[in-house]
Amino acid sequence: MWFGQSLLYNTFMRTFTDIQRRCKDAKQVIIVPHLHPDGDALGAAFGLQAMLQSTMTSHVKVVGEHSDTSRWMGSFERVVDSEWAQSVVIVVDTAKQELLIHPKAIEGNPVILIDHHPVESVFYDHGIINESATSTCEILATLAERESLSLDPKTANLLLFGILSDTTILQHPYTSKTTMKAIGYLLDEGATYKVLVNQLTKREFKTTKALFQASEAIQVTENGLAYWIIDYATIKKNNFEFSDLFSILRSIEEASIIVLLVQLDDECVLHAQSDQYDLQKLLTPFGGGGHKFASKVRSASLAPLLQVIESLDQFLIK
Ligand SMILES: [Mn+2]
Repeated sequence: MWFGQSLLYNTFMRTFTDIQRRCKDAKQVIIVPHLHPDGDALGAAFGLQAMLQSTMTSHVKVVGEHSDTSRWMGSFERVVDSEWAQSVVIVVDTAKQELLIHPKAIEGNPVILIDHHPVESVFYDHGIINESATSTCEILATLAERESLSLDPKTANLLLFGILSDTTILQHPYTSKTTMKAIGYLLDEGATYKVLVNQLTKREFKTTKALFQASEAIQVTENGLAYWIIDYATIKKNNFEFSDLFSILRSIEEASIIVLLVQLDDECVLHAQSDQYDLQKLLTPFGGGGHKFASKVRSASLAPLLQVIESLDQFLIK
């Protein structure tokens, strides 16, 4: 990226052909997800790798790290420091520079961002950003569908997996007709909906039991705020997925705002979701950000986030 000129040179791309055109003459393309990549980040990274590789000859690498359950999605490759500046870098699923899985990603020539999060720091030269999409995989599937790209079943599954995991199987408030259309296209291209749903929902019985035990900690106020304060150590120890925790919170009929507050070693993160209230607006005074209906606040300690919970509850009284 050309520092100091970034805003001037920043342009929005619109189509998959635009991306292809940018990659066509590149020596190499490197796809970069965010730190601790989730199903959407990896689905988008490996899905895009396959989409590009089927249409061009330059090598497309994905960098990152696997979790216990993500190995089926693809293989990562090493990138030495000198490669970054000589490659087209495509960042997927994060608009935050500090969350890039590799700091040198911003040296890409150019850097392209494909994302569904609100724009933060402009570390990229070109962006395909759609804040009303449920997921980066939905954006990619929609781009592919518009150009009637033919995908192999594995690629269709990677993209569908990203959509299903970011929406907790279509429960997310941003799930729309566009999401459904993208899914229809992916099914036409050979994606296997039921297999992926099973993969995302089936748990070892001991995990299910632990999940229900842990959910005893959920509090629901009389104003309709459901909140769950949980240690990251508990999540790790029991192999809980974030989507499992959100599923339980979303199933509470009395709740019009749900909050998951995760305590890590060095920080606490409060995730709030609602189908009706503008959480981005409600959380901005606390340094929060994200989407209108799905927003988060980070803090070094618990106390300020307990205040956020208190204030959300107060808001619901009105
Ligand atoms: Mn995502």
